[in-house]
Amino acid sequence: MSLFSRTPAEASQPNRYGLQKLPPGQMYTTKFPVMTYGPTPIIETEVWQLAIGGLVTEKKVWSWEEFMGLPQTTMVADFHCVTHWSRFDDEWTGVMFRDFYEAIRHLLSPNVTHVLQRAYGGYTTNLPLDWMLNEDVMLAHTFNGHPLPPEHGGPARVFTPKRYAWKGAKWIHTLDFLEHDQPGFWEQNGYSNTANPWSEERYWE
Ligand SMILES: Nc1nc2c(c(=O)[nH]1)N[C@H]1C(S)=C(S)[C@@H](COP(=O)(O)O)O[C@H]1N2
Ligand SMILES: [Mo]
Repeated sequence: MSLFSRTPAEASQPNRYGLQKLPPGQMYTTKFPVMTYGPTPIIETEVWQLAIGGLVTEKKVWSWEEFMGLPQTTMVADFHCVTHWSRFDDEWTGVMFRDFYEAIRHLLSPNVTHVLQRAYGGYTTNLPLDWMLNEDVMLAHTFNGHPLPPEHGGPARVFTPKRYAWKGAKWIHTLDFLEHDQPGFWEQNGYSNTANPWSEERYWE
């Protein structure tokens, strides 16, 4: 059986962000492949922690309960992998990065320009702070009404519907706030620093 499915008519329509639902060079699938470099870390919510680091006045840490106490959002969004598959219309629940930022902005140096995501297991990926603050970026813990499975990044992952999916770290552990850009794992290995699917920013030029 092929990974790809019959392309639905809506593929050429705008998505919720006003961008073509199926970006150029992508194929539609109803499957959800697991794309992980290395093994899947298994982290129980009892020991899971989310931390902030870098240019912060306090290295604050959230327990699972504290994280679940932050403002929660449910959104429907599409998922685009640089290996040419896209999923449509999954329901994701979590904390919008924007809302997380409201809780921490008083702790950040005014010089912060970039965010480095660090995952359990060592994966990293980077984005400018103003992109992290975009309407789409979520620290997600629930997928289609169920806890995010470990292989897809549970207990919690970053999800960036307006960027190729490698810009969201599964098993998110620390957000480092930096005054410079610091390329993450795939960015150091030839993938684009910007990762915009609508202009097919796949590889580092
Ligand atoms: N921690 C971690 N996060 C990661 C990755 C990884 O290998 N480790 N792979 C990235 C890539 S390349 C993609 S396409 C998506 C895949 O998410 P999925 O396995 O849920 O499909 O996760 C991204 N986040
Ligand atoms: Mo990927």
